[in-house]
Parts: sequence; structure tokens; C-alpha cells
Amino acid sequence: MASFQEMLWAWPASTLEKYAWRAFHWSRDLSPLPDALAARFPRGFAWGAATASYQIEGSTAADGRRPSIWDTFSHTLGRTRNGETGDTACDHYRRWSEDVDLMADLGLRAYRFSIAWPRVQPDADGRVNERGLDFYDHLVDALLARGIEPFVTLYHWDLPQALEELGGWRDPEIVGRFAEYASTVARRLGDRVRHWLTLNEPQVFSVLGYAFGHHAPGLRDWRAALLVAHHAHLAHGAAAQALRREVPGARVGLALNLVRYEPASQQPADLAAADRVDGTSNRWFLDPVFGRGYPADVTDLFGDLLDGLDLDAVRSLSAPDLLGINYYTRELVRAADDASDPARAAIVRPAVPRTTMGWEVYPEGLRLTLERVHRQYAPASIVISENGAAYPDLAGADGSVSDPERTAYLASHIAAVADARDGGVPVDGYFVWSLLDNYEWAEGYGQRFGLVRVDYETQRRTVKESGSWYRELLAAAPR
Ligand code: IFM
Repeated sequence: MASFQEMLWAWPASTLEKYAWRAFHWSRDLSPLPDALAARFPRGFAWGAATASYQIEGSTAADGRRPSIWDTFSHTLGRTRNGETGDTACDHYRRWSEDVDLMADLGLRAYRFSIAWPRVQPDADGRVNERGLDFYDHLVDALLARGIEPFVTLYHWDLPQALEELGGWRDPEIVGRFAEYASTVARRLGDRVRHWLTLNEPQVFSVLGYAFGHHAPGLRDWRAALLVAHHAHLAHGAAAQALRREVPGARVGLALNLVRYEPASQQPADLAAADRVDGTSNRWFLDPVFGRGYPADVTDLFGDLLDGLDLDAVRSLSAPDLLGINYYTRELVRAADDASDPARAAIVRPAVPRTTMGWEVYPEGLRLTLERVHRQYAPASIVISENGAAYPDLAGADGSVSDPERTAYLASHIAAVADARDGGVPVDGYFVWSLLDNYEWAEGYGQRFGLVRVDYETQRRTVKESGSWYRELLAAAPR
């Protein structure tokens, strides 16, 4: 008779992996098992993963695409880690079909991707490049054929360089141009795409791009950042109208990055500083999007940086049908007398578990953020449009990656979503950032967020352990 050990080794690898995984959980009590977690969500929940055009596509000169501000920025000396660019990235523009197979293999029910504006309207004259649209047309067909629901983001930071040269987001004309671009994409894809996000993270592209200079186009000018944010709000409103006109029944919204800001102490000065940062980073974007105009306390903080702006114009915006929330972390805030920061605050960084981005792992912050948004803004529907973590991901010789930290991160954050849902928050979808390791902007290829490892030398894809865990969760999720 075979020994227990021999029987163990004779089991199919998948069974072994499954039990090893369970033993790992029982011993470390890290998170609920995938099937127990999946059972907390309803049928029809949009389980997915997200990506963005410049971060994965490569082929930056193919089929009529022309440069975006990120091509220019990443090719400028000293702007990105090791001078890395998105020229090749994950080569997804050529490997998209294989990548859709990968999504199907993971069991994704939804996929969030962005359209590269410079593929669709490469030049300042607004001429439509049909070959650029063909790419997304084929992608949408392939997704639907696999039962994967497309969620389209129109702008994930790759502004055509030609428009930047006319003033880009600082020029009020961008509002009409963005609406025209939205109509163009909607006319091509709107017969099949129902879920639309206009902008990804206007706070990040305005502040990091125009006030801090860390992102394209690399300016350091708070007034420019506020002008950009203002035009972004108006562009969102105009594009939302265009999408609703072109696509009957469309669900339209945008993705906001929301950080949970908490005071570093209970001192009144720190409490006030945390509220100020929440105001300049979160409320400055939430309030207008829900048609409330800009928050008066934050308008006071920005003061004459806002001179000449028609702030009331954002009052015409109507609430999104779906709000995308990109959540990653919490930040602890203390008061600081730094004249260059309108919020006069500093971030405190205690030694707590962090990802390689330096971001605290704080799943509770996701539940609190969801409850707060539900209580204060009551969106009809919320999707977690991004959530995930970068870790070192040392690969074995065969490319395999054991990444229990990422699995624990995802499991604990998905549990936080389930808790919020139990409390009545209408969350209808969850997208891991990201499907693939990819180009992390100024951080180049140094930060890996994927469920799937990408070997950038060979472009080989290998599902990480966290990806297998997510597949198990999705297989158990009610259909
Ligand atoms: O990679 C980015 C993404 O493009 C926008 N949200 C945050 C992610 C991680 O930094």
C-alpha cells in the first residue's frame, strides 16, 4: 500500500496547491478563503481587472498613433526612473488577443481599459484615425465573445502632444475637444459598451502633472494645476452629456482616487490639517462631480490661485451614474507651515506594513471611504475601479511568483468591500489594479502591480499565485 506521502505526491498539482493554500490560511489566519469571500457578493457583481493604454500597449507609432504628453515626458532626460518609457511596455497592442485569453483563463467577468486619445485623434485638427479605433473595436468584440464586460475609460493621462502644444488642459477649448473625442469613441463602440468612465484620477493628473512636476507634462505651478482640474471637471460634464446622447442606456461616470486622510494625532492643529488635505485632494473633486460646486472652505484655502476662474460653471454637472473609486491607502497628516502647500500639512510615515510604493496597507480605509462616500454623496452605484499592491515579486527560474502579500492585500480589501456592502453601500464591481505588471509612470518598470507577471525581455506572461487565488475566488463567485 502507498504511504501517505506517496499518495500526497500522486495528487494532481491543483489539488495539492489548493490544500497547501488552505493550510497556509489556517496557519496564518490572513483572510477568508476565496469561496467564503465570494459567497458574500451577489450575482452580476462585476469582478474584473484594470489597465491603461500607455501603461501596457507599446507600439507608440503604429497605425497612425502620434505622441502623447507621456511619450514626450518619458523621453525627456531625468523624468522617469532609468529613463524608462512606454515605447514597448507589455506589447499589448500586438498581443491583445493572447491577453484576452489570459483574462478568460482567470475567469474575469469585466475588464477596465482605457482608450489612447492619440490613436483616435492624433493631431490638433481633430481628424479621426479609424485605424486607432479599429484596435479597440476588435478588443471589445473579443471581450464580449468571452463573456467579459468592457468598462471603457476615455482618458488615462495620454493627452495628444499636439493638443498640449495648444495649451492642453490649461486651455478652455479642451472641454469641447474632449466632448468631441468622447462622441467619436461612443459612435464606434457604443453599440456594445455600456459602462463608461470619462477621466481617470483628475486629482493625480492635475496635481502631479502641473503642481509637483512628477508626471507629464512636468510643470510646478499650483495655479496651472487648479486650472487643469477646473477644465477637467467641465470636460467630464461635457463628455458625460455626449456619451448619454450617443449611447442610450449608458452608465457614465469617472474614476476618482480617494485616499483616507487621518490626523497623525488628536491635536486640534493636526485634526484641522487632515481635514484641509481631505479638502484639497478628495472634496475638491467629489463635490463638483456631484453638482455641488467647489467646497467653500477649500476655495478659501486656494485663495487667489483661483482668480479669474468661473468657479460656478461646475454647478451644471450632474451626478455620475456610477462612481469609480480607486483606493490604495491611508495617509496620516500633521500640520506644517509650508507656504508652498495650500493645505499647510505634511504626511507622517510610521513603520507599518507598506507596499513597495511606500503605501500603507490599510483595508479598513476602503470600508471607511465607501461608507463616507455613500453617506455624504449617495452615488447610485459604485465600482472599485482600482485596488491593488506593488511588491518585489521575486520570480523563480520558471517565472513563477509566490506573492502571498499581494493575495493578503486583495483578500483583505475585498472583505472590506463586502463589509461596506453589508452596511448598505451600493458597490457593484471590483477591479484589481492591475491585470499585468506594467509601466508605472515615473517609476518606470520598477513597481509590479500585476496578477500576471510580465518578463519585459521576452514578454512572457506568468500568472502569479495571487492571480491563481483571484481565479479561485471568481470561480466561486455567484453567476
Ligand atoms: O498605475 C497607476 C494607475 O495608472 C492609476 N492609479 C494608480 C496606479 C498605481 O500607482
